[in-house]
Amino acid sequence: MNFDIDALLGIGWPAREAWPSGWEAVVDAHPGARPARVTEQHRSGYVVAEAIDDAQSAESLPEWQRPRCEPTSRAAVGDWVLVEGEPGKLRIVALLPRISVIKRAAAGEHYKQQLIAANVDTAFVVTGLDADFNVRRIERYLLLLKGGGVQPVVVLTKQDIADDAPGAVAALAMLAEQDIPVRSVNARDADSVAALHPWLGPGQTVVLVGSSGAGKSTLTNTLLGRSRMKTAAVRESDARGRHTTTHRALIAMPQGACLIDTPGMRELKPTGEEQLDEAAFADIEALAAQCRFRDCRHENEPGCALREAVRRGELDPGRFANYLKLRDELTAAAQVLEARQAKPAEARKVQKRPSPRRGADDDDDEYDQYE
Ligand SMILES: Nc1nc2c(ncn2[C@@H]2O[C@H](COP(=O)(O)OP(=O)(O)OP(=O)(O)O)[C@@H](O)[C@H]2O)c(=O)[nH]1
Ligand SMILES: [Mg+2]
Ligand SMILES: [Zn+2]
Repeated sequence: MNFDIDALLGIGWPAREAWPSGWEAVVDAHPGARPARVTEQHRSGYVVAEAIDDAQSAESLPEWQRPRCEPTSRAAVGDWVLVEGEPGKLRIVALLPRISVIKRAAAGEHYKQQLIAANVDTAFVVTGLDADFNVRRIERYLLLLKGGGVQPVVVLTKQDIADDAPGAVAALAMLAEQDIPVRSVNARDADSVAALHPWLGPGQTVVLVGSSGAGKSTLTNTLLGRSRMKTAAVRESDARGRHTTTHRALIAMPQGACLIDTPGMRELKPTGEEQLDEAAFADIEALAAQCRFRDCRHENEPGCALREAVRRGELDPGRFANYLKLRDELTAAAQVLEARQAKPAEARKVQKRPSPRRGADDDDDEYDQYE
């Protein structure tokens, strides 16, 4: 295939050895096509880039528009696709295999997976050092991210207005011990956010996740050096944001990386494919090996090392309770997933989505509308 590798490197084209096997076969099957990266996803189609600062709308593959198409088999922001056609008239003809993917179970009653971003190296879990700060929510994010093969970094914003930034960092000591970096910054200040430059080198792709109002777009703008994303003040009473960002966007950064800003997420449900032992609970998993029963559920069994550690004050009861809660959610989701995989796709009932309340360009898969 004939394509401009230098232009693609500017938007994060991976090294040859990083690609999953089979990608060359997809490329060879489309000799007239060229690679592009999905930078925005909308109801009506995609925006893709073939180089830095490029933005072209592209028609999606017809099969992705069918209601029965699994959301995970359609392209998401960060994906590499093959396109054909003249600029302005691009058509996506194939999706290249993913190197990594971040997903969650979508909000709502029915089980449905939702992609947050694809081909990401690092995820910044953005949390404000105001009423947004919540260790349990951070642990939940880490469970989802670790499952996707992505390096998490906890980014605490609003350091400049925080009452107790050192206390918050101390509350996350367990994470730092598990090699999950924690940084606190003033997202409005360029010198302060330079603490994040180590993850923003050329070839890297970083996604920002976190609740609405946490400062994801503020951070994007400061790192970029100009006001590209809209930002808005949070509600004074409880520091909650107003869902200012409504779709995901991939932006090439002056530091060399590509950054994906996302809309704030309210609900984060595991898909059932995550592994607790890979998540941010290595300390608890290690301790659980000392329970008297190998299959200890850490509920009422005698000789439970975890409950004993809580009793002795060596394990934070909130952290322990969150571990059990996430474990149970994970088990339940894994069962639903298994049952679905056992059934042929045609037999599955197509779930009707609530009708969108936002503009026609927005994909209601994109963000929470259940607030
Ligand atoms: N003082 C201070 N304000 C901040 C900081 N980070 C964000 N803010 C403010 O917090 C508010 C919300 O920031 P946004 O960047 O819009 O938040 P967001 O995470 O993008 O929110 P959504 O797009 O709704 O998901 C804005 O008023 C920002 O100026 C910070 O580090 N310090
Ligand atoms: Mg935003
Ligand atoms: Zn136990």
